[in-house]
Amino acid sequence: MVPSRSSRRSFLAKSSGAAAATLLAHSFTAAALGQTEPADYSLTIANTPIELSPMHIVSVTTYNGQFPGPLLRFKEGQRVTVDVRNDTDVPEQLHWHGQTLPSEVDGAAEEGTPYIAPHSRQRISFVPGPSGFRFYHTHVRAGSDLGRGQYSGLVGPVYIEPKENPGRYDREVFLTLKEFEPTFSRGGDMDMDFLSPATTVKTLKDTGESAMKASLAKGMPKGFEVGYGAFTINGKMLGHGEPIRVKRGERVLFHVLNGSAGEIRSLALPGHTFTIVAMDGNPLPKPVPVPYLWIGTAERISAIVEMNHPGVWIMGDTGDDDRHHGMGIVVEYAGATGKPQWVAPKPFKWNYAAFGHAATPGVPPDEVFEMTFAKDNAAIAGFNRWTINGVAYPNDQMMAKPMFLLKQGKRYRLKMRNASDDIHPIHLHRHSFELTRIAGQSTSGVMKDVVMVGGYQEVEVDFVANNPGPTLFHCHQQLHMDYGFMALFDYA
Ligand SMILES: [Cu+2]
Repeated sequence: MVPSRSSRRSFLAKSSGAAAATLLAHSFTAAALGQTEPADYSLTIANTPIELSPMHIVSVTTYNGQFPGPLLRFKEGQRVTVDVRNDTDVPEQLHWHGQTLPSEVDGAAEEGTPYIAPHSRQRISFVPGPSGFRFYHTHVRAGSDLGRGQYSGLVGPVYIEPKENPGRYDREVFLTLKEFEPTFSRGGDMDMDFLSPATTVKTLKDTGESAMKASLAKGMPKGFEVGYGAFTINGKMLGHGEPIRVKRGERVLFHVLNGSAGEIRSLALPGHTFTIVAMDGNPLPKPVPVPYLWIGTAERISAIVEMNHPGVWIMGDTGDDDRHHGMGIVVEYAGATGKPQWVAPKPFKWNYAAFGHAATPGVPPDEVFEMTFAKDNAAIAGFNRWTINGVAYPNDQMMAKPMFLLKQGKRYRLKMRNASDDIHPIHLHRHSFELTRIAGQSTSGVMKDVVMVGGYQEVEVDFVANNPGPTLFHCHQQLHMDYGFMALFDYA
């Protein structure tokens, strides 16, 4: 299914009688709602079956009955209207991740965006930007309901065409990575040690470890974590979708979105190199080749792969278990035959600083906000409670009291200190930030809207307060944000 995008005038000019009748019916509905023009795009939220493979047909909430939701292509600076229809029994929010939209349409109740009521339609209008690879997704709290929020199928890619397009590539392929069939467990989360530098901060480690010891000594089990039964790329388990068909010598620009509710993914294509040109949709200072990708929850990577190693390959997660349960897609060269091959790559550490300049930005911040992230083990009915500077976002309140106040035009540095052993993909709404320090290593020039903060590590980012309105800051793991890991910024 494709999003409806029609210029009414040109459509009328060439429409046949039957199409004109359909259009009349459409106009009538729109007129009844007080809107005479059809919207540029329409998205319908409903519960539908999705075939991940013939043995895994899941019932999830989707956009337009498909997963991922339709690719929406906007033009930077050109206003669009979008109709969002909610055909479910619960209120919804549609968040435009990575864009700089007003709080009223950004899609978070915490910022004051109105809900899309059950069985209703809402028309929104905005000027898309900045250009690049963005996405849209639901932004409601799921809590203990594994059918809601990011656990559902409510994720879709957005590409905002820049005014100029300097990329040298032959074609684009969009990939959305996503798990299905979520369950809770008490196993504790798997340790992931792919981040570099690996330097941890002793005081953070001591704090985190002593809190965990005290809680376990009181007889409290570890808090719930989420695991998954099915893993997909573009909604299909490995071997069940169409392969990506390529030709030798082609340069393919991959736009990879981690649409997970909380997992960090890797993606490798045996015998090939990814040349990363953009992160979270924003061009890097210079392209950087890497053997494979690490991509945190809600992060996006745009990378060019030169197809110079003919064969039939599995492009997939380097984690064997996740790949065996579906996290992969076949890449097939024209004329090549045989079973898709996987070759495990050598371990590769992910250092954000490698994508920027080796110094902090020349512009110092006007103010520094210090933040410490901490976990109260199994503190809320078996779920971990998360705090920022000792405060959990109130679970009975949408717009909480702002934790940080901004003055328009000022440059702020967020000094994030992680006193837990988990990696947190941290997201700031409505603004882009510049990476300035990663676990003690200085950098500049990399603009993002999500950054992974390693266990017991410190990360610093700078941003300019250039978009007045309530602004949400949170860990992008659904399980963490729902249990406190959010804070509100507002402009003074
Ligand atoms: Cu988190």
